[in-house]
Amino acid sequence: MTRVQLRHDFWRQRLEVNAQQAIFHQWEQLEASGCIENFRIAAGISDGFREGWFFADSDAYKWLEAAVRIQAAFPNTRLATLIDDFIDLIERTQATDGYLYTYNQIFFPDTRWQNLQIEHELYCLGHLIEAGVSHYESTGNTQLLDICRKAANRIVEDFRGKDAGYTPGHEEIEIALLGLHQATQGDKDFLEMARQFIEQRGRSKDFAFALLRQNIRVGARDKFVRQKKQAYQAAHPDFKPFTLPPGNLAKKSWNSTLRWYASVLSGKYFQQHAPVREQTIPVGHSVRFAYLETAVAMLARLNGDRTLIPVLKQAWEHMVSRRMYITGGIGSVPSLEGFGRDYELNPQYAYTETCAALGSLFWNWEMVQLTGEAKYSDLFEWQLYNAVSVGMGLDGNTYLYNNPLVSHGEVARQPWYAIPCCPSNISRTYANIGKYIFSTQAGELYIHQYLPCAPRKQTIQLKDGGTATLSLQIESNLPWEGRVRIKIMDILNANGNQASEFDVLLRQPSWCEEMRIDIINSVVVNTPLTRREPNNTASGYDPGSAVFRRIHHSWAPGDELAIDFDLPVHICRAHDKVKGHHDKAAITRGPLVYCLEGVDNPGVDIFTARLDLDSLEAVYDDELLGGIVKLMGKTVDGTPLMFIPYFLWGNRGLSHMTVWVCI
Ligand code: FUB
Ligand code: ZN
Repeated sequence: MTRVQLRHDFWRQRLEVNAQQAIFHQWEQLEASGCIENFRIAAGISDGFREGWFFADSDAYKWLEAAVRIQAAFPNTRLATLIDDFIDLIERTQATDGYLYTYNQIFFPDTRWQNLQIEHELYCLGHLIEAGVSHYESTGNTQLLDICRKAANRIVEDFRGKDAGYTPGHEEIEIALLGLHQATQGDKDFLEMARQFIEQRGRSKDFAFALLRQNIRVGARDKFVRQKKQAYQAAHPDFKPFTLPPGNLAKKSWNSTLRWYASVLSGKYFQQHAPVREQTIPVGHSVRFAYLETAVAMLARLNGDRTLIPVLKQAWEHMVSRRMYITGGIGSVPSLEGFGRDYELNPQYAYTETCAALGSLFWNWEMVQLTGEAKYSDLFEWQLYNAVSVGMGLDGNTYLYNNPLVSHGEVARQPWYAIPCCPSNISRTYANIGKYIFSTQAGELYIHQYLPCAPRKQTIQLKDGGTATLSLQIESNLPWEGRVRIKIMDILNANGNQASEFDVLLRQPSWCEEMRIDIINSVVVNTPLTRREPNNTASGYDPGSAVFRRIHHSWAPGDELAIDFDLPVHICRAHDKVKGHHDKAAITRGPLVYCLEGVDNPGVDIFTARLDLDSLEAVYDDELLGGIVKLMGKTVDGTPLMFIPYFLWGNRGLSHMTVWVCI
């Protein structure tokens, strides 16, 4: 690659856009679409008409979680006011007994927990609780946490000991209750409630009938709300419902409706087809699946039930080897927003919702805590750079919901969606990205992600049984260049000494063959590299060849680890069983998947052009898309081709795009 001084810090750029643009844009959309007004109506301080889906509250809570995390890193007085006012509003909206769900509070005040498979009450409260935990963690203030405790206590009182018919249709509350259990220093009620929801899943005897009954009720309620809206509009001729930009078309196969019925009625869509301990194959709605797996892994970590781990591992292996796209995206059947059959990975039908990839990040993080295996952190990184980052436009004001790997112009970034679940989900994850960089175990410091981080304090247990507080800082030029520096800024152990013995475990990514490690002013010991050859996965990407390199050392303040990764261009081939891919390749460099976009290749049919595999060269382009490394190549007959990172496609208007290119 042409070596240049990088002008931009990849992550600083994104986190600033998140903090300065995205969070305010999202708030404006939540206000304009009525989502925040719904709380005012439910609190009795506005007499407007409730708008949006029954689960719209969850979008406001996810925004709040993003906002409180952003506020901790990028303090802003306008954001502080929005946060505080919204928390006050939530407090006023909550019923005195802890219940909170604007849809029922406004339209059906006498009904609760009636249609759990469909209506998402527990899902919404889950996002409220996650926001409350984040607010408490980042400010120490308990106002929102207290609201959440009240809501969680309501759930415990209403659900503890109830049968399997009372499990939520969209997993999320389980993650939230386990997080609340942690934040409240181990309140067992919350852990036990989450465990009950998890263990009862898939055990309901009359699931299909119960679902049909709920479906009829939901239909009647929907009709009632529509009639109320008509009456409201007639009485308020100046009422203007929020109009959305047209949504993106997800290309569907001819039998998608049939497949939807089969999945829903069998319970697979909701992961209700079998007890969790038997669910070794990823099925159904992929966000729900990923949230369930995250919760199961959290449960295993928090209550020490290691019997849950083998089933999690099997499901993960199955997903990675047969049901995941090269971008790390999951969900190949748009009508299900979920998984298809093994090797069913049509790039144009690819749904790969941004939220599903985010759910997989959360799951991977839990898996590496449980197992110490580098492949989970590797997939985290891969999904973060590709399947997740594609979800937010460069300006922070436009988003993708479904993320196909081929587009003929039917998909474009939109400022908002009728179901805006992805924008605030990506924002809250970016805002908390520091959580996923490193972790400690007895005598071990794991570096999972090479993301830049300012000095942060962490307690570590040492080899000799004592503890030390350490503070480290990471500088990273990834994903454009392979230069990373990890500095130990400070260490102090319990004896008042600075030098402390522990192992640092550095992930050697699956995409990197050569990883040079030096300790400045010292020697590196114990870094044998034993890694397996990549497996022939469906997508061509195999995180399983990533390993942790162990470095034993007595660390002192000022020690610096200098790491240099090679970043070769890789030509990835899909498994033979994936239809339509036998003469195609996907191009990657480091953790980035590349694509051809029409706008960069005028006059070329990007869907049929045949790439000369030896022609690719990485070139830093300071002007393009905020400063990127592009790949320049040629077709076999000499026509120039230009590849950009997949996550950046669609930032220059409507265009054609393909990840898989002819070879
Ligand atoms: O149902 C809530 C969220 O909306 C899901 O996670 C997304 O897939 C979208 O359907
Ligand atoms: Zn989403």
